[in-house]
Order: sequence, then structure tokens, then C-alpha cells
Amino acid sequence: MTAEYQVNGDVAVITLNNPPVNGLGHATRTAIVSGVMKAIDDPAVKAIVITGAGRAFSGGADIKEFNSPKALAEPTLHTVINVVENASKPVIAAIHSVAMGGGLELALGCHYRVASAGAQIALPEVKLGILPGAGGTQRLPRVVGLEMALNMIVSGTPVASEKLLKTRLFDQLVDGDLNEGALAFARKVAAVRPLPKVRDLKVDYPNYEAFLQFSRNTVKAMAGPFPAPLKCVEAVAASVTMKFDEGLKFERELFLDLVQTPESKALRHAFFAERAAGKIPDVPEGTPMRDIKSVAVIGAGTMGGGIAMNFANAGIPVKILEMKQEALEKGLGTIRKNYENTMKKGKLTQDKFEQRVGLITGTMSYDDIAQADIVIEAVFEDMGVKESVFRKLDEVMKPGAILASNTSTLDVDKIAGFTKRPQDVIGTHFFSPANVMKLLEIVRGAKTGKDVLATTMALSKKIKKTGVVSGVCDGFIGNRMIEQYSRQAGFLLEEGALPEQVDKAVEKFGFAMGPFRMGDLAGNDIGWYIRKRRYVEKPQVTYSKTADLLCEMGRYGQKTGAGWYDYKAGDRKPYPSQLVNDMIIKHSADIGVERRKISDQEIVERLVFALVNEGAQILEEGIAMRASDIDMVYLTGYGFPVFRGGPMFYADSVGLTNVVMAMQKYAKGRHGEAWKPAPLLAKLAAEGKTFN
Ligand code: 3H9
Repeated sequence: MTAEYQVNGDVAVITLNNPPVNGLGHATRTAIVSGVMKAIDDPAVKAIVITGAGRAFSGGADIKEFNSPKALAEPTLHTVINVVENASKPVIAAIHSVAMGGGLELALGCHYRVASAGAQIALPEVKLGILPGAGGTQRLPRVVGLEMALNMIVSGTPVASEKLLKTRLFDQLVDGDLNEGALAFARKVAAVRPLPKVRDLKVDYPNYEAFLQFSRNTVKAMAGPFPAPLKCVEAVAASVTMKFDEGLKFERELFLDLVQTPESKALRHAFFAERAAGKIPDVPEGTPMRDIKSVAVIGAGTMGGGIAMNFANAGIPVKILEMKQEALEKGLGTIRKNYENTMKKGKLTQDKFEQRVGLITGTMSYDDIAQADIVIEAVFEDMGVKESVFRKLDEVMKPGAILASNTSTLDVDKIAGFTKRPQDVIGTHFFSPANVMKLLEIVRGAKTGKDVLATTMALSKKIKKTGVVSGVCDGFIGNRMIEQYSRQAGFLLEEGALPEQVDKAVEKFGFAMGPFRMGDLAGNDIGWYIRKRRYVEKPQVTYSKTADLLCEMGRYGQKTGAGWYDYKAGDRKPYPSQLVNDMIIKHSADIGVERRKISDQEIVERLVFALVNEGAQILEEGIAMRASDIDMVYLTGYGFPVFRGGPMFYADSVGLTNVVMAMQKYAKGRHGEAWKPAPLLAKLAAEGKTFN
């Protein structure tokens, strides 16, 4: 059973008990119905309380069931709510902590609702690409009004229970023990007849048509590629324009359509992928952790400054170490300016501004950082430089301090080898801008201690990052894959495409930014520097020389006012560059390649499938623990379209056989060796299986 039934005097209490958040899976739904029936049949029971055990009233329908027949098996949530609403005795929902989605819909089917303060109340279905499908769009407007319901349903944002007290959603806010309060309330209303039903209320909103039209226009402009937000508006509209039962039916139809959309499947995948990423099989919950009360960052450049801001934002003091006074002052000045900009936008109060700026201090002495609990190195990406920093850290840092490197490509085991404490060394690869991007690649070295890994994972949560564990290899998960993507982008230029076409094709696919605009933003010189190392280390790997030629022209990107594109002063808009396009075309001629017309489909397939193939290799080598971790890296760090669920999920949805067939086609072209399917990909495709 996933709900407990108890009788307390004349009140039956049904306690949902389906950890972690009392999801309304089939077994729980069955248990609620049988509890309500039992209470109705018992003449001693005068009222029924439904509440939740543990950390939630209910987090809603069990999302894990969505892809299985159980989701539609009787009793469905509709049936449960019908049984509750038509019960001959009053049913009271006693809400604490979380009442979301189907959980809130169940409560809305009850005759009364009482709540503790601080409970998060939401219909967050839109975030999963669906809409509330068990009456939420029809009942919520009836208790909180059309406007508030529409906002809650279209945004999915939780509202604290005490903020809803003035609405008809809650009959009482309980101070103190919720169960006691709910029992007392139940006894008070035990004899009330007829029983109040939300469905009998009317949504009162004069001139609702104008409001709905305004909402449609606003939501349409903001929804991007997602169909759900606009459908939410249509379903809520039905609460005023249709009779209750018709509205319910309409909502149901929209819900069933949305559940099947690729966008919803991708968002559900991302929801579970994010949570799975936090789990490391051999580092279970309860692994001892180190206490992190202070942080040091080496390097006050763009990266170091951004990293420091994360900790200050979380209330943790940070010391930034630089070698030169001027660089230190410049770095601290940039941080201050960033916070000032946030304040100007109204996103930071003066108090918080002072507090955060006050938490970041600078120093030029290693002795000043020796007592920090974790030190993150963000110096130049060069093994020699890393070596001198880590030897120094080994010398000065207190025992037990975590020594982290923000390297984006280098061998973390080699870095750990510069110290006598490799168990304390870990990679923390932040993404630029480090105070904004969600991803934190956490690189686990061969000797990294489990406590160090567990502490770093917990720290990433504290600074609101999505931590994804990667093993050690050149580029880790993200940059190792992007190398293959960039190689294909370069070859496409040689074969006939120009930067603008490539960027546009990929952006149409849904990437936030195409590879060339991205290069101009991040600095083309960074890739140039890394390639120079790789030309030596991996001479067998072929690259297009166009990117090197671009750098030789001094066109490093936005920072030099010119890159793949031209830029105008004070304007980040890219303008196609005749000079660069001529260089590309001449380069094709120089290497004897006859340029051809390349379709957008070819561009997208070559870039995305290059990611997929390398991802499969990474998975097979155990660099990534699971395919969904790779998806998380790309969704949170590389602007991969969320509505496609990440490269591995996207490949699954295209069908791995189709991916392999496309690769076989490209293998016949130039640099065909890049298209040999990774053994895991070939195997899964042959078996008709998927990555996820
Ligand atoms: C719906 O209700 C449809 C209906 O309208 C119509 C039906 C016909 N199901 O986030 P956390 C798991 S759609 C299954 O780390 P927190 C989660 O996977 C649903 N599992 O904790 C994780 O598992 P694990 C509408 C769920 O305290 C664990 O709980 N509801 C569900 O930071 C802890 O999660 C939503 O969209 C679920 N519904 O936050 C609510 N929810 O430990 C989505 C959570 O194995 N959920 N899990 O990794 C949330 O927003 C947050 O999880 C919540 C807790 C606020 C509840």
C-alpha cells in the first residue's frame, strides 16, 4: 500500500506514503480510493482527512509512469478525484511542504483544504511540456480567480500557501501541528451539507475575452518552440467559456495530446536527467563530507572572477589571489561592475550588493589563502603553469583542503601528480560566464577521494549549478565532444558552406548559438591554442586550417572587434565578413576542394551526429556514467535545445539506426574516417536499442 488508513475517533485519515514526494502512481491512487470507500462505509467516521507523509503532501502524478500503461490504468487521477468530490462525507486536504500538479488537483477535488504556512503550491506541468490534466485548469480559476490561475498555470511557478490565504483555495491556515489542526477542522465541518464543491463555483471575470486575448498574444510571444504554454491558456479559457464538464473534457484532450509531443518527452527526460546526474553509484548518500566555509580562487581573470561570484552569491567568503596588483584590482573592479549592473536591473538590493562585494577580497600572497577549505585554480590553460600553481598549493594549503582545477581540457591526474595529496585534487570545470552558466563539470581523478567528490557535488548544488561527473580525458565530456562538432564545422567551410549558413542552420535546429558566433564570443584564440597542442599530441587527427588562418589574421572574435564576422563598435551583432568569406573560398581552392552547395540538413546532421558518436565513445569508456549525464552537459553548458532533450536523447528519438545510416553516408565523403560509428552506437543500433 502506498497510503495509510487510520481512524482517529470520528475522522478517517488517509496518509499518502509513496516516497520521495508521494507521487500519485497507480498503487497510491488505488489506495486513496479504497481508503475513501472504507471511510464512507464506516458509520463511526464523520469526515475524512487526506494528507501526505514525509516531505510533501504530493508532488503530483508519478512522472515515471507517464511512458507506461499504468498512467492510464483505473483508477486514474480523474476517477480518484471523482470519488473524493462525490463522497457523502466531507473530505479535507491537509497540505504541507509541497502540493503540486496532480497533488493540488486532488486537493481541489476535496471539499475543504487546510494548509501549513510555507507550503509550495503549484501547477508546474507546463515545465514538463504538458498542462494540468486532472481538472487543475478548470478548478484553480474557480478558487483563485482567472488572472492568478492563468499566471500560475502558464509559469508553473510555486506560490507560498500563506500568500493564497485570501483566496478560496484554502479554508484555513494551520499554526502548529497540521494533523491536529486538520482533525479539529474536520470535526467542525463534519455535519455541513450540502458539501461544497469547487466545480460549482463560477469564474467571475468581466471582460474576460479581452484578458484572454491579451494572454494569448503575450504567451505566444514567449513560448518559443513549446506548444504547452498556449494550450494552458486555452484550457484556462475553457473555465470561463465552457460548462465545467465540457471544460474538463477539453482539458483532458489537450493533456493527452501534449503528453505525446517530443517537446514534453524531452522535458521529462531533462527532469530525471538532472536528478540522476547527482547520483554516483560508488559514492552513496551519507558519504562523509568536508566542511566548506571559505573558498580561494587563483586568478582574477574573467573565469576566476565569475567563479568567485558564485560563492559570494551563496554567502561563502572568497579570497582571490593574483600575482600583480593591477590585475587584481582590474578583476575586483569587474566583479563590482557586474554586481552593479545586476543592481541597476533591479535584481539585487543595495544590501545584498554590499554583502556580496564584501565577501570577495583580494590578495597577492599564497599565505593568505592557506586556510581556505577549497581552492579553485583558474589560471592559464597550460600544463607548465598548472604545475607551478599546484606545487605551490601543495606546499601552502592546510591539510584537508580541496585542491580544484578549472582546467577545461588538461589531464587532472597529471595535475594531481604535482602534489603529494592526489586524493584532495579534483577538476571543477566552470563554463563561461561562470556566474551565469548552470553547468559544472566535476572531473573525478583516478585518486580523487570519495569525500572530496561528495563534497564538491554538494557544493555545486549549494551554488545552484548542475554538477555532472566526468572521468579524466582530453576535454572531458563537453569539450571532447565539441571538438568533433568543431571539426565538422571547419570541414563544412572547406566544402562549400560559409559561417553564416552553418550558424543559421544550427540555430534553426534550436542551438542558442551556432559554432562560429560562439567562437567569436568565446575567443577564437582559445581553440587555436588548444589545437596547437593537439597538432603535436595527436598528429593523426585532421582539422580544417580555416580557423588557424582566421587567427593569423588577428581576428580573435568580439574582443578584437572581428572574428568569423565583422562587428561594429559597441554592437555585438555579427555582420558577415567579405574578407573572411574570401579567405574561406580561397582556402578551398588552395587545398584543391571543389566547393558545392551544402544543405542545412547536412550541416545539422554532421554537427549533431558528430557529438553523438563521440558521446557514445565517452559512454563506452566510462568517462560519463550515463547517457543522460551527457545530455545534461549539453543542455546546461552548450546551449543544446532543451526541447530536443540533449544529443543522446535526440539520437534516440531519431532512431539509432537512422543515425548510423546517415554516418555511413558521410563516411563516403571527405574525412570519412571521422564517421566510423563508435562500437556502442553500432551495437545499440543493431539491437534496436537506445542510449537512454
Ligand atoms: C502531473 O501531476 C499531471 C497531472 O496534472 C495530470 C495527471 C493525469 N513523480 O526535485 P527533487 C522525485 S505531472 C515522480 O530532487 P526537491 C525526483 O525524481 C507532475 N517522481 O527534490 C527525485 O527522485 P530521486 C507535476 C518525482 O525536494 C525525488 O522525487 N508535478 C516527482 O528539491 C526528489 O526530487 C511536478 O512537476 C513526480 N511528480 O523538490 C513536480 N516529483 O530521489 C516535479 C519529484 O529518485 N517535482 N520526484 O532522484 C518537483 O518540482 C520537485 O521534485 C519537488 C521536490 C518540488 C516536488
